Order: sequence, then structure tokens, then C-alpha cells
Amino acid sequence: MQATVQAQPNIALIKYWGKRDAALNLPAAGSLSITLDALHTRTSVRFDDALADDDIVLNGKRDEAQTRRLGAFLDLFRTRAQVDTRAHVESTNDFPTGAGLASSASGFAALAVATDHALNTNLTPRELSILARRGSGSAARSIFGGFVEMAAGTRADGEDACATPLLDADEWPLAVVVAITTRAAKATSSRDGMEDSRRTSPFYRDWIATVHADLVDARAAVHARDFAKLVDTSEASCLTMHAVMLSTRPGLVYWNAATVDCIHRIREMRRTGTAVFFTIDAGPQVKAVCLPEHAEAVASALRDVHGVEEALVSGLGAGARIIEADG
Ligand code: 2P0
Repeated sequence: MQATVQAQPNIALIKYWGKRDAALNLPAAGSLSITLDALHTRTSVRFDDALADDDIVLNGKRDEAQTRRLGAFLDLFRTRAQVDTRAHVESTNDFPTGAGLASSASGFAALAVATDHALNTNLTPRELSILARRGSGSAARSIFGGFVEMAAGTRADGEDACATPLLDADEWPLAVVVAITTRAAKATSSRDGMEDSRRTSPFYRDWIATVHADLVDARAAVHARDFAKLVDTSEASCLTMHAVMLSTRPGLVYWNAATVDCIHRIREMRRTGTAVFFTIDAGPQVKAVCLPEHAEAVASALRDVHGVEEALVSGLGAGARIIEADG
């Protein structure tokens, strides 16, 4: 009845920003991501008949809103297993939480796999991805490692809105340099921000309409290991998403000055022959994707940018997996 799982965040190259159904957390369009190996979430789940309520500890703290959100997620599994037992959950990240580093992706992926094991529900990876999506859309992707594509699906029940692996991490071993420009949590969550964009951005429908062609391009680039093609499509997807964020009312400005300086620095490196591109999520951190042989030079250049607190180098990693279990 207990399991400990490790999962890693993923970084979308073709971005997810908008839902077709909020209740089932169905994305309005697909997305494509890479799972990292250097940032980790570890989550332990133990079901205990003696507990009257779920006991949920995230990074050493108990929080009422998070307990409700995770408790509702555990209910999805309890319903399947036809049990009512409450759980003790302990989860820690070795990187800043809620700061645009995809902590909800690794968090819900780890929780899904640990809960499945602890309750002996024996779900398939596809079923785990569908359930992880209910916790957080991007979590559906962290079930898998390497290059991953998330399908928006068309079904009203969301049973076709899940991720599938495209290439394993070692089939195209890219590196990602994560430039951390602040450790503070963001002011507007992705969930609230994307709903505000859907309601108010004049560019929202056009943005959703761009994603299909970007996915076709990026999928082909991944299968062909065509870095130059991935550069164009990924930067375009990122900047188009940020154009939607900026045109939301009130405008969502997730960037700071160092974010912008990192963009220029990365483009300058590309002009002088380094294979590197940037991507930025709902936060001010900049992720520079490059060939592994350029990772140290990219990290060193980004550390020199004023306002960059740290630049971490990561490879691509595996999907969510059990590291300890019994019961
Ligand atoms: C992504 N982001 O594709 C995009 C880019 C943020 C910007 O997936 O509401 O935390 O839980 O489904 O998964 C963040 O969205 O949102 C995200 P919910 P989630 O990586």
C-alpha cells in the first residue's frame, strides 16, 4: 500500500496554453515536450485505514488549497479501486516550485504513478497519462521520457487526450540549460492565466489554430533529428504563446529584464554558430535547448547575463517511475 516515485519536469517546445474543457482539464490543442533529467520530484504515497483525512505534505508544508486539489486527484484513483482509504502523501522538489519550472507536471505525474502502485490499480501508461492530465495538463507528458507528444483529442470524455512517446531520451540526446532569473513563485498560475487568455485575448483563436501545423513540423524535426527545423518552430510557438499572454486582459507579463537579455544572448550565440534556441513558459526562467557539446558554453554565457541567478545544465530523462515500493 505504499510507493515512492520519481518524476521529472518536461519543457514544451510546442506550447499548451488553453483548454477545451476546464472540468476534465482537456487541452484546446496538442503540445510537444522534452522530459528533463536534472530536476526531480519525489513523491511517496501510503494508504492507511487509520487516517480520517488525506495528509498531504508538499516540500515539508501542509497547505489547505493543495490538500483539496490533491485529495480530489486521489479520489479519481479511489473511485477506480473502489476504496475510500485516505492517504499520506509526501512530495519534494529539488528545484523552485510554482516558478515556471513545471513543478505541477512532475508532481502530478509522480503522484499518479505512486497512487496507481499503492492502490494496485495496474493502469497502463496511457491510462496514467489520462489521469495525470486531470491533475495538470502538462503532467500527462511527464509520464513519459524523451520527446513526447500530447494529443488534444476530440472526445468529450477526454479518453483520447493523452501523451505518447515519440523518441527516447538517448535517441536524440539534446541538452537544456535552465537559466533561473528568480526563485519567487509567479503571480498568476498557468491555470488562471490560460483561462483569462481564452476569455479576453483577441489572438486566442488564431493561436490555437497555429498549433496543428507547428506540431506537424516539430514532430517531423524530431523524427529527422533536424535541429535547425526545431529552432524555428519552437521559438515561434513560444513567442506566439507569449503574444497571447501579453494580449490577455489584464496582460500577463511573465518575463523580467533578464528573460529578455537571455533571449538576445541566445540568438547572438546562434548567429555565431552555436546550435541553440530558447523557450520560456509561464514564468521568467529561460530554457536554452542545445546540442550537448555546447551546453557548458551556453550555461556560461547565460550566467554572465545580469539577473541570472543560476544556470543548470540538464540532459533529457526518463518518465515517471517507481523507485521504492512495498505492500
Ligand atoms: C506547456 N505550460 O506546454 C505550457 C507552456 C505553461 C506555458 O503546461 O491548468 O500547469 O494544470 O493544465 O499543466 C502549464 O500548464 O496547466 C503549461 P493546467 P499546466 O508546458
